[in-house]
Amino acid sequence: MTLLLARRILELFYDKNDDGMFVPGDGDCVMNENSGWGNIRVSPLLTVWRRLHVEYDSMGAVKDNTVVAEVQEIVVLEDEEEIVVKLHPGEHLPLEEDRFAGGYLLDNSGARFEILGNTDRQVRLKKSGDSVPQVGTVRLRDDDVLTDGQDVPDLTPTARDGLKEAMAEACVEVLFDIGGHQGNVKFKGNLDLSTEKKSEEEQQFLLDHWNSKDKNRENYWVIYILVGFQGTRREDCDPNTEPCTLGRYFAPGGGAYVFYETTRDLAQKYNLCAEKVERLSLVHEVGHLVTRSESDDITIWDVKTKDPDHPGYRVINEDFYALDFRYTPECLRLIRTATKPWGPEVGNP
Ligand SMILES: [Ca+2]
Ligand SMILES: [Ca+2]
Ligand SMILES: [Ca+2]
Ligand SMILES: [Zn+2]
Repeated sequence: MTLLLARRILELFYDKNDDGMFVPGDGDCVMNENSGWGNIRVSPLLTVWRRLHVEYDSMGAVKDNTVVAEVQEIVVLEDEEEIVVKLHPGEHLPLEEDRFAGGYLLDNSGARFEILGNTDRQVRLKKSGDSVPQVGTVRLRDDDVLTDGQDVPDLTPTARDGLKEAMAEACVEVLFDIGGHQGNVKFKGNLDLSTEKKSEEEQQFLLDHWNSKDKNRENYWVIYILVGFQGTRREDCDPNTEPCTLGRYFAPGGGAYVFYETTRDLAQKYNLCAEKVERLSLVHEVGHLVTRSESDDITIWDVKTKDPDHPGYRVINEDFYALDFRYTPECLRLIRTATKPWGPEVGNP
């Protein structure tokens, strides 16, 4: 007698003629509490062994994502397709090299010029006809999707449903039902993890907004997700040649970011569906939080489609996604034996 386990773990069949297929009417039958082969019945399968309660917030309106500077001199290079705008040293310093590549410069009259690259003291613009920016105050913008004043959106249903699906494989039910929801957490353009003290402040920032953190127990899992803007300056995909960190978990204090702007930036760069990139980021970071694992054996990578020029990039094409927002076998094993997610230690109730 062969029992086929099909459609993941949801249904069990009796395969009468051992042909490896379920054909109703062929003598094969569904095995559950009510039906089965002869008098044999199957007790209900375990489909949920833990519930994971997710508190999630998002940052409010974007601030200071435009840099204002004063022009010192404009040089039009006749033989090249470039205009060089030299800047007065000022409050805009320091500027990350080439952060504004792919973005644009706005002059006082509102004219817009595409930026090819930048250093601290000058910006290289693409020449377009005879137009040259006016000398005076200029505004520099990188290629970010969100501009000053726009609200950082919440987790998309695609991402939330993706987490439910990924966790279901480990018999964990995900509920976005705890701690209230805040859509206007104070905006921060980049995380600062440059020193131990700064990193502790970033951890504390998450804890300050995580209302349900004291509820996390071995029999009642609670995690915190904040939709933020970008990781550190060196991993925010500006310029696009830089690493694009899509999310970041904090250990052992708990909580994780999903970076709205970086997921959009990466999606644009590779012409991908942004919501699917966000789904990948959410599933991945939650995998770390729940398993307390710092290894990167968390979500499935399709090595074949990995971009050899950009080691570490995880998302390349549609095929990749089909696999990637699911947990690896090792991560599923760790979820099934997990005690409780990372978070502050709390006493028993
Ligand atoms: Ca918001
Ligand atoms: Ca950067
Ligand atoms: Ca970018
Ligand atoms: Zn990771």
